[in-house]
Amino acid sequence: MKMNKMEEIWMIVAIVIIVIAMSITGYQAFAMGMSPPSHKEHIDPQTVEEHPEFSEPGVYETGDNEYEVIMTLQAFQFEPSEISVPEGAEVTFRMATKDVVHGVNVPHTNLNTMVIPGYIQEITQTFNEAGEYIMVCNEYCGTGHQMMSATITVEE
Ligand SMILES: [Cu+2]
Repeated sequence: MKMNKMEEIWMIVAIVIIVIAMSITGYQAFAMGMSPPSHKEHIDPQTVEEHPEFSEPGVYETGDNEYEVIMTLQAFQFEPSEISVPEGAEVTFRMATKDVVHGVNVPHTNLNTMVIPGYIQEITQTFNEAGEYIMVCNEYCGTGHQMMSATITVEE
């Protein structure tokens, strides 16, 4: 088969690009260990309240300036809805929803995630600046969605 010179060049260019892209992805996955989140913990959304961990939502001190917030979400509230931690605290939020998908977003921080029925979500955030932060639901979850918020007070 006789091929046009330009066609041949472009075919080689395309193959080289594919090989480079696959090598980068392969290197990241196998050599650097990059992969989608694998922290997978299941929970039955209908029995969240009876779950040994989520039966008592609240703020728990787990170490030296380390806190764990056990939080449940439902239309249209976060529980606890008032969280208070000292400045510089490393706070791990463990969250479960009792009904639909909710979002958890604290503006001006990196805390932004979804909580999906059936799964426990975990996210850690360090609060280095004192002040009052608002936590909002940023996944539309029903008619009262805009009311769904909590406050985090970071004390000096
Ligand atoms: Cu919501």
